[in-house]
Amino acid sequence: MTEEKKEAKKRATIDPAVIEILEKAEAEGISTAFDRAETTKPCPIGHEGNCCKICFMGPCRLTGKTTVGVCGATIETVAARNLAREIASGAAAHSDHGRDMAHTLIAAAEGEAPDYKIKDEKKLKAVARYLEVETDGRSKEEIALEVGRKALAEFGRQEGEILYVKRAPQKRQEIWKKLGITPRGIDREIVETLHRTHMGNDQDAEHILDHSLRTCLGDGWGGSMLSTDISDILFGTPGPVAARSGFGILKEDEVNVVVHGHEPTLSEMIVVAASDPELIEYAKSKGAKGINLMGICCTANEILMRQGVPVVGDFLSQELAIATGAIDAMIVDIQCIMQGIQAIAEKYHTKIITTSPKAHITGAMRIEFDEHRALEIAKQIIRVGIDNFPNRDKKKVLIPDYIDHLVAGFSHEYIAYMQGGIYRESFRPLNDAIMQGRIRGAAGVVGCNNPRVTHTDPHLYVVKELIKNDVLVVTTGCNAIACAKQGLLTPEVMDFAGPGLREVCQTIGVPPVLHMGSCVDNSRILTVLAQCATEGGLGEDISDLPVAGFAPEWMSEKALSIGAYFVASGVTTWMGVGSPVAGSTEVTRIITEGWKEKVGAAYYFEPDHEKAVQEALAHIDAKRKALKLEEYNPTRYAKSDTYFPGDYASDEVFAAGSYSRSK
Ligand code: NFS
Repeated sequence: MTEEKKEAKKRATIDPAVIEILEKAEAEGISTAFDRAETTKPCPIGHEGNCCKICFMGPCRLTGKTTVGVCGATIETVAARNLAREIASGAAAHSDHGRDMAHTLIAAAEGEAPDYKIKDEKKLKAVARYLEVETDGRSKEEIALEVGRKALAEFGRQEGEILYVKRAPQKRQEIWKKLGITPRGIDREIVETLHRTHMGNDQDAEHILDHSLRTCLGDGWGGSMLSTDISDILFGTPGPVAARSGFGILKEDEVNVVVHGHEPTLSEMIVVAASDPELIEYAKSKGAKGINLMGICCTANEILMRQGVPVVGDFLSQELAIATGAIDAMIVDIQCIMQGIQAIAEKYHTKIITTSPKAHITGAMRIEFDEHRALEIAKQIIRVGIDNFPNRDKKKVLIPDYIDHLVAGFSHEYIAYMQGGIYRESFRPLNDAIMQGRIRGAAGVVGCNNPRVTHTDPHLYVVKELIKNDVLVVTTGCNAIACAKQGLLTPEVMDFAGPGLREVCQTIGVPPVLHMGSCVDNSRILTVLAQCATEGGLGEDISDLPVAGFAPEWMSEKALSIGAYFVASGVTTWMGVGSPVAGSTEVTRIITEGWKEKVGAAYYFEPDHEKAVQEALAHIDAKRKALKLEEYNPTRYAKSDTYFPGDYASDEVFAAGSYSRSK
């Protein structure tokens, strides 16, 4: 490889394991998303939101002297319509996932999906209260059946308000009501976005985007929240769990099976099947020492949070995992699955198995999942991986020697519990620490990878800079995986935290970066924010809190919906990479200054992540000032040379960027 190409690989990522595989892929003539991002530059017109392809008089590319489309649509209308459709698509993806969870809960409650149980009865009863389901004198199956049906009805609800909006602070609910953006039904708002943005309908940018606020709220406080809740009922509410991540978890002498996608329904069954003694024996009969199960993307986060199953990588690692030559089967369900994995799998022995009726891939193997025969199908899938093990070509295998250790599993229930125990669980200690200035504020750092920026670099920069400045970080999705792979989800990372944050985290016994789950679990962050806002001392609404949202490497429409519902809930949010509405100064104004006036928070797209962090810190300080809190002083609680008990991780280890790596 030429020096120039080596340099290009270094610009592509800061993860040395990823560089190793990119070099292998290059040597073997395999193209990955990293390469395709180099050769396929984004269309500059569409990139900024100025391409309209809503009807067949176009596509109209509004650039240069062309300032309106054939129908007369202006740049503002076009950019607003594009953003509205993207948010609606993201909301649809999360919500359809939530709907499937409701179907599974109903099937489990009716005894038609015998492999699923009501695992968390306490959570079932809590959800029943929100959904106005009677619990007294009823069996858990009876309660679960009605919870499932009521949850399903929320998607198709046509009038009134979705029931979960009651979980937001009173003041927030009033803002939504006054603006007329309280969601009436989860699906209804998504459908209405598509209708409004059809040719010849809503042609006022601000009015279109008002409806986007309504649509995304149906995701955050509806589809995603229901999805998280029902997953907890069926598979258990997460609590802290130690696990591993990185390419080094692949094993040369075991059957390597990867689950990739989003839904926990199948992956939870795959976890059971992979530890089935009969199948382990079967694997041994084929010359393997065992079955090694791991995950990619949010399905990884689901089974990591509840079962401690290791994570091989994030969104941009899916093709690279196959390029190790060591994956015998990759099972995919829905969302964030690149079509490119099939072409790469064909160069090796890897079997890609699609399982969802909603997501086929041409050329891949299909084993359709059916929740009524869940375990049987999961076992069938594992057998495919085992049967494929002897086909692995050892000469083509390269497993980068990197493993990181992590702690995940911070559900909002656990965060409340860890601050006071079973009988006194609360958010009081966290609120007090923020009020005193020990903790400056909090931030949710979430979202995807995007090969348009240096992989993992913005994620890590933002998280490390925030905790250094005494900002507590909660993380989900591919940001959580980036943090995991670089050792940021371990207690050792305390050396990175500012002294006030460090002291609070060490006395509670948690790391300063809390892994809260998959992307639908961003709804857990909403619950935490609502609880902080109503606990007392930090105002009365989420928009009063000294908090911020980030998605430093976003790429998906789901990320746009999440960012928008953070904002609609009162959290000013910084998205990295670039702006999908950069072509319209008016739309940019609407979602920043305009939304700040309406919902008390702005939606920023800031490709310079260093600037974004500085802006967010200034925003947090301004919120502290508005609350008349103690001015943040980084040296008030400890000096930089203060000795902390248990101060063992050396600066050199961290500076080397190899925080907890070991084989
Ligand atoms: Ni979220 Fe999960 Fe990752 Fe982005 Fe995709 S996996 S749902 S969309 S890429 S964080």
